[in-house]
Amino acid sequence: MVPLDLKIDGNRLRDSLEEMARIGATPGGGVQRLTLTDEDKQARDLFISWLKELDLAITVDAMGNIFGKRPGQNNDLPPVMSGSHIDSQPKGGRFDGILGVMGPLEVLRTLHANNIETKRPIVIVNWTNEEGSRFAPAMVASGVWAGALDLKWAYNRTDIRNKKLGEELERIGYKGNTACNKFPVHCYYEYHIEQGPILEREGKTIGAPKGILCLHWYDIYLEGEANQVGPTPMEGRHDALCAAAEMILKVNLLPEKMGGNMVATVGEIQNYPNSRNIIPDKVHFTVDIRSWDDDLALRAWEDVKQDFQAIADRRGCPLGMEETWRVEHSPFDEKLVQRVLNTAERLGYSNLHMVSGAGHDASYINQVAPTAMIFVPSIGGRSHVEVENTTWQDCEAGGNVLLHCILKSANEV
Ligand code: HGY
Ligand code: MN
Ligand code: MN
Repeated sequence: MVPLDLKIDGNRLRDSLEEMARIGATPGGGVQRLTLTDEDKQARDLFISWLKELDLAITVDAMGNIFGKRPGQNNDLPPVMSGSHIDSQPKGGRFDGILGVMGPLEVLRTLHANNIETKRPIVIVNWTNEEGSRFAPAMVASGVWAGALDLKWAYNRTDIRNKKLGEELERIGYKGNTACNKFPVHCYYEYHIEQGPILEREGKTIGAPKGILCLHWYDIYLEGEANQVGPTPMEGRHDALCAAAEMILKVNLLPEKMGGNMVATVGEIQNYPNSRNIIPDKVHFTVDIRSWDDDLALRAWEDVKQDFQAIADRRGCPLGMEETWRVEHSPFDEKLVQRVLNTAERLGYSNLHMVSGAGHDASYINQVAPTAMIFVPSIGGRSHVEVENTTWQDCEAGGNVLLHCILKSANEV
């Protein structure tokens, strides 16, 4: 039985996070480490160098997922796995994803330093392209690993410059030879900042989400008629941007209209030719709908699609709609979630049972193995922004809960 007073080294965790934050650092104090860019490669290389220091068996699979395996006393037993993602949003924060990779790294460093053996092996993982910002969709690599998404489809995903995911993976040298296929996992813990206001508002240190909302992503394409803004009368214009503007407001009103627990957002838009004195004739924008109720989210899409078509017809702007990606809501393993809450309690940390509005690789791993997450507060509830912040004290607290959850699971047969 491992003594509860075994703790991670909070300063060492902080040092690793600060070193990673220097890779892709932005002037506003955040990071830009878009997936499969040189910054992502640099951070991956650093991560692998740290795995080597612990003599872990390192595997890179065909989607660039990086696994580090620490042997147990019985390596025939399925491992306990923990990880998250190194990639970030365009102007992202210093904690989203990376805390969930540095956290298990710190756990392994602590076990290494104390010569602690576990019955089961332990695997740490960095999942490629969790964010889905450069290449949609999000969580694409854990989705391929879990067998929910197709490798070739993933390889052909393109970014705004028409670069392909598979080619970029090759370019940075992380297109591994190992097949990207699920393997038996005893259980999976993902450590992550909450990215919302609940823990701070409730004054709690540790969050244990019961699961993650469904995420549904759509891409909308509008055609209009470009013309000189001066001589062209308002009457009879086919202004693609005005059509998009009406549609975007329909998305914003959708949760209220559907009367359910839902969020709906248009986060990305491209407008062409995007010149102040030309009537726009091409617009692309994205729709993100999330809810604990998958059917409600689907009904919301069916509803707003009608509105889109009516607006497009009235404005004479032909409409294209792509149902890009859906991942179901994922209820986590209740026993494992309870283990997170009990461990926090035993370690003296206040804790809260909640839900995750943010998507995580845990959504897909949950389809393969018992899964739970450990949250720590986001200051001001902010995330996906340069001011994203969490206290070092809370980072350490979450790391200690992760340590003892992993130890408990790695010693059960
Ligand atoms: O979209 C999300 O919630 C995550 O950041 N991929
Ligand atoms: Mn994340
Ligand atoms: Mn994110």
